[in-house]
Amino acid sequence: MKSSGAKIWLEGAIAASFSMALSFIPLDVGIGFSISIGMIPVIIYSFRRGFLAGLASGFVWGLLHILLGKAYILTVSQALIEYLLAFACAGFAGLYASKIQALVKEGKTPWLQMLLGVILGTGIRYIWHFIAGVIFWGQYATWGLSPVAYSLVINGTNALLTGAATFIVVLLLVKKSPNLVLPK
Ligand code: 218
Repeated sequence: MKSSGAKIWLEGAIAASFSMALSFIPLDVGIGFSISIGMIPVIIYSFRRGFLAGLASGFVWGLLHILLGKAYILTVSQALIEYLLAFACAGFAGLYASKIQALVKEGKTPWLQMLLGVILGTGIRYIWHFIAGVIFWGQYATWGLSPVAYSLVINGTNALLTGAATFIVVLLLVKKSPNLVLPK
């Protein structure tokens, strides 16, 4: 049966709140480094419901950071870029949804497509954090680095750690429960 719009939105809100709960687990090192394990629910939801739904769920997840006082806000434009635009872009993982679902229905584990989806969603999200890092966080640059190099080190490291952790957990979850990515 085709899912109703309301069910798709409700699942997206649930995924965003799971992600937000994970964002409260402190995995920060210093001012810039952090592993964002909240990517896990929003990425699984994006594999289940696709690109546009994934964008919406990621957007809500980012908005929750602001509403719940979990955001590092320097200026209005920085908050918009890092907490609405960047988080929404996690939904780019959903561009692989139909390929992933087709393979799961054949009884396969679509590890390569999930890896590519995680790379896309995490990569595009952290490109925005990199850009914001250069524009807004340059004053915190240390180790004698220029703002560009500093932002690349911080956000490149965060993207790699976040992408690796997300991929491993999503792979294990989908292996155990393939129905997570098959919408009912
Ligand atoms: C160089 C630098 N430092 C800090 C930030 C802020 N930043 C980075 C990554 C992720 C997030 C969202 C919350 O986890 C934020 C606010 C930056 N962009 N660049």
